[in-house]
This record gives sequence, structure tokens and C-alpha cells, in this order.
Amino acid sequence: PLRYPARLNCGAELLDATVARLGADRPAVRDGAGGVWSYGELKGHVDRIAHTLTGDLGVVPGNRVLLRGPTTPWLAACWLAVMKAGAVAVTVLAAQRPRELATICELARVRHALCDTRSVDDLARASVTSLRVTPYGGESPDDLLRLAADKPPSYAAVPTSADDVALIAFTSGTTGRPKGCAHFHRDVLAVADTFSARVLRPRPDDVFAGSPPLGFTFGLGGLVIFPLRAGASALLSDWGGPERLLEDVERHRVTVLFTAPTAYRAMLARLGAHDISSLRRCVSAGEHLPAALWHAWREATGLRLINGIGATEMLHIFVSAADEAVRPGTTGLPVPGYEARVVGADGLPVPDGEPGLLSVRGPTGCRYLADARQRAYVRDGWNLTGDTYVRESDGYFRYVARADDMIISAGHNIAGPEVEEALLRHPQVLEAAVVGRPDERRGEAVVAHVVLRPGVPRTAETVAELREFTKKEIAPYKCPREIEFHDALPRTPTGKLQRFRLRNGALQ
Ligand code: 3SK
Repeated sequence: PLRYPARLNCGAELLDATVARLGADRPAVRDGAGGVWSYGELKGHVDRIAHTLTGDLGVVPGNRVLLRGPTTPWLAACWLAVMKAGAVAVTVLAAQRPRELATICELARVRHALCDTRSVDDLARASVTSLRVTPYGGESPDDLLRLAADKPPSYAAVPTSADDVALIAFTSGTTGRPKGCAHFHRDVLAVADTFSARVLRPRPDDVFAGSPPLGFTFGLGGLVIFPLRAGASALLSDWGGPERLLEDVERHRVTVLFTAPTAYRAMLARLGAHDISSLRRCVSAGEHLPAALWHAWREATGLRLINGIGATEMLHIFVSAADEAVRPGTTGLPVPGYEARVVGADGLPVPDGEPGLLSVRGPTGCRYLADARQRAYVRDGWNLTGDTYVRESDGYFRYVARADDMIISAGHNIAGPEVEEALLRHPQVLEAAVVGRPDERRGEAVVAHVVLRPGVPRTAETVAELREFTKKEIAPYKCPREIEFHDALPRTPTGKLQRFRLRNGALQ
């Protein structure tokens, strides 16, 4: 089991302890334009900002501080300063609009915000009463970085307790209602000391990069917590699409990549022109990774994708596998430190090979802020993630569907992702989402929403071709009765499919 001292500040552990262990001169963070800060420089910026927070801005330990801006070294420095000052970081996504920001501020009782000067307008429009917004990176006389410039470059971290809340991460899941999840200082280190240390196994000379924003804990872990804990460096630049990510890998000799299956699929189509031979670890999470994509990536790059399932409620990844332990088509094994099982509606384990709900426990877990959904998520100390899984006889966990994505049609249980995988094997299909639609005869009918590759006609012939194709891939009762074409599928700001919007016909 992981053991941490009762007094623990994760900001000091990630930064000051790494400097003490490996020295101040190693590269810590890079921006997309060639700028690099060493660990010593990053610590200087963080400590000056921490002085400004507690001095000029009057932040006291426990205050909730909203952080908003594109992925940059300055956003990471602000996050670390909030940690060292003993305050609580509420990092939000650039895509979140004034109404959502207002809800988050209310639910998390946010009183201060540090906001990239390019993103302040939405925050101003959120009109949150008694919210003090401090911009950073601009010309204003009260810009955070100007205030910080003359502060001492050393700050003694507030001696928080291991069980003090360090961050509140918001998730709207795939259903649209935001929930704030509180995580402690010890949780931040626990995800680094479990998934990162035991599965990913980074080295101090690694260069991390990826697409998830820091307002999604997948990105916060992969681009800040894991590299700093390992003494490695991270490229902190905003997501600019698959081509940009490939260019970044090539230019910065990235070794560890964090992104989602959709981006791996999009990068595969563009690999040809890029030298990405620096890569040694590629983590895929955020969505189900089809086996065909795993094999295609392996064939094109020689690398085994490290699949994983995580959740904002658990802070990071808790089932995964790397290297020889990977079994394509499965998510993997419980990350050392976590336990996982598949249970029925009664909460009791079902036999291996039978589908049920994935249930996990370990050093991190769900703590919703005052939300009745806590009782449904955590039962008897086990977290129910809302995913349907099968545990194979060799102990590997295989994804079936989100529990609410099961379609019941004419008495058959059909997993939408299985039908999606079959459609995605067709060379003309770029994206697919499969949902149930109420149907008088069958209860539900299987309906596929498809994005075709550019130039493929949206005709009845294409519909017929796709239906014929899926019938050869999977049992005919699972095949879509209807296929609709779209320019794009509805996704959350973190890239997850919003099947509920397709079910509700919100796209029509
Ligand atoms: O898949 C997710 O939603 C997730 C959430 C937090 C951290 C990591 C992951 C993969």
C-alpha cells in the first residue's frame, strides 16, 4: 500500500522534492514555440505566483481558485502555485461557456480566478458575484505575472495535510449535468505512484506531450503530475489537431504521448510524412480503444498502445496494461494498488465471462461535492464507474459499453460499441455512434450515426453497402436498422461521444 506522511503538499512534492532529488537545471516544461523552462525556472515562477496569491490577492488555504486558459507553462505554474499555497484548484476547460462557468463557481464556491488574458471574456460574462478575476499573460497593471515579478523566488509550501482537498475536477460525464469531484493532496501523488510509476514507467529523460487539456484530469496527470513526479519534461501547448500533434512529436522528440483513440485514428492517416521514431510510450484513454486500431498503430509505428480506463471520479487510470502484458481488445488488468471486479445489479461479483458493472477501489475514489449521485457511485467502498465490462478467465477486463449504452432490441442485449467497431472496419467510415431508438415492435431499434470519409456519397447505396458489410462482421440481429449520416458527432469538450444527444434526436 502507498504510505504518505500526514503532512503532505503535492505541489511541494512534485516540484521542490524533484529539484532536491535531480537538481534544478533539467528541462521541466516547454511551450510550443521553442521556449523551455528548467526545473529551477519553473520553481521560481511558481513560488513568485504563490507569494502573489497569498499576498496581493489574499488567498488563504482552502480557498477555491478557478484556473482557465489554454494549455501553457503558465497555466501549469498557476496550478502548482495554488497547490503550494494550500488552496484548491478548480481547473476548467476552455470550451466551457459562461453559464457552465457560473454553475461551476456556484457548486465549488469559487472566490478567485486566475485566467489567461485571452480567455477572460467568458468569465466576465458568467457574472459570478464576488468572484475576483486576475488575468495572466497580458498588459494590465494588475496582471498576475506583473504582480509576481518582484516577489521572492522561493516560497515555503503551506503544510497541508495529506487529506486536504487539493483540487475539484468537474465532469459533465456524457449526460450533461456537471458534478464536482474533490481529490486530496495524497490522491495527486497516488495516481503518479500507481498508473504512472507501475504501468507507464517514465524516465527523467522523457518528453511528454498530448491532446487532453489540463481541465481534464487525464491531461493534468499526463502532462503535469506524471512528468514532474518522474523529473521528466512536458510540452504544454494547446491541442491544434492531429497534424499539429504529429509535428510536435517530431520537433520536440516527444517520447510519451497521451491522447484518445479518435486522435490515434486521425494521426494514422497522416503518419507518412512525419518522423515520430522518438516515441516509446503511447497512452490511449478517454474512450474505448478498438482492437483493430491497436493493431493498425502497432503495424504503422511498431509501438504497443497502452490502453487504459480512467474517470474524473477516480482522478486517473485504474485498469491498464503495457508492453508484453497488453492483450489487444481488452483494457488490461487492475493497476497495482487498485482492485477491480465485475458485479451484477445486486453489487455481487458475476462469474468470469459474464457482463456486469465495473467496480473498483484503491487509493483514489469518488467524492462528489454535495451530490446525491454519490450514493449511486460508491457502494460499500467500491466505485461503480457506469461501464459494462467482462472479466476474462485470465483476469483481463474487456470493455462492453457504457452501462447506459446497452441497447435492448427484440430481447437481445446489444452493446453499441461492438456495432460501432464493426462499422469502423469499413474503409469509408470515419466515425460511428450507435444508439437505440424506441421501436414499437422491438422495444428499441439499432440506429447508427456515421461520419463518412471525405468524398463518399451519402446515398441509399452507401447505406445498403454499410448494412451488408456489418452483417458479415457481426450477428445480423445487431446490425443497424437505420443509418444516418452527419458532418460530425456530438462530443463533450473532452472528446467523449454524447450518445444521449443522438438518442434524444438533438442533432436533427
Ligand atoms: O477516461 C476518462 O474519462 C479519464 C478521466 C480521468 C483521467 C483519465 C481518464 C482516462
